Amino acid sequence: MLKLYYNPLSTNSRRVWIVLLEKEIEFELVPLQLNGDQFQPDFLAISPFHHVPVLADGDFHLIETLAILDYLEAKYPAIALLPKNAQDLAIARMVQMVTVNELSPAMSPLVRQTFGGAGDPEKLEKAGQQVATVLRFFEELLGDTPFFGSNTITLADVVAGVSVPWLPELGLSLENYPKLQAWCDRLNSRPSWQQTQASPKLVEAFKAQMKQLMKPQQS
Ligand SMILES: N[C@@H](CCC(=O)N[C@@H](CS)C(=O)NCC(=O)O)C(=O)O
Repeated sequence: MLKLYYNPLSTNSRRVWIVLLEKEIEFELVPLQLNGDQFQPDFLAISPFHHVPVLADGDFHLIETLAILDYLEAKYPAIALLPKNAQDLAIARMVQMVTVNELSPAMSPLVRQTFGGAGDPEKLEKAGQQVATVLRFFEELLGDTPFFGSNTITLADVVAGVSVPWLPELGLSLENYPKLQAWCDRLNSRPSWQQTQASPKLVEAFKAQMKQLMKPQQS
């Protein structure tokens, strides 16, 4: 059976977890605390950069979220999560890359600011502008389809859909982006999103940990 090494607060782990659920694949979850256990030699042997997620398919160990998603799509095509035509396939890949390369780096300082209470105002302003550019782009791209370039859910929705719904938590409202807001609601109502949602208790523990980590930077 497939094994997913994950952490419940890891956005990247959640992407793989959701795809496994959406594709109705049998798998086993192997939790890591990320409080040092990711540096244990056994784990470093399968994940040299000490990151989750890792997917183990027998002796085959795979790192890097987008590579894992491609593997699952190729190996388990019965429930397809990528469009077939060239243009929609390109849209799906573009949304994944914009999320990883533009949105996620802009969200990092905002997460530190919101949960840790620290941040350089100039960097935060720049990050906010970058997020707004992504949101405008996504709003237009979504157009009148329920999912990106598709009437059914794709890997693009999974990758962007575990990040965008967090923005209001970071003080960035989606009210000027009604199509994206409706898309978030659509995703959040799916069993795969609900089942993989971090519990409020875990989120609180994460905030406390962030505050602790930010202390030396604030003084
Ligand atoms: N590029 C990697 C990044 C994975 C990553 O950053 N994982 C984080 C959790 S979301 C992690 O394992 N952090 C712990 C560490 O790096 O020690 C991917 O897409 O899978």
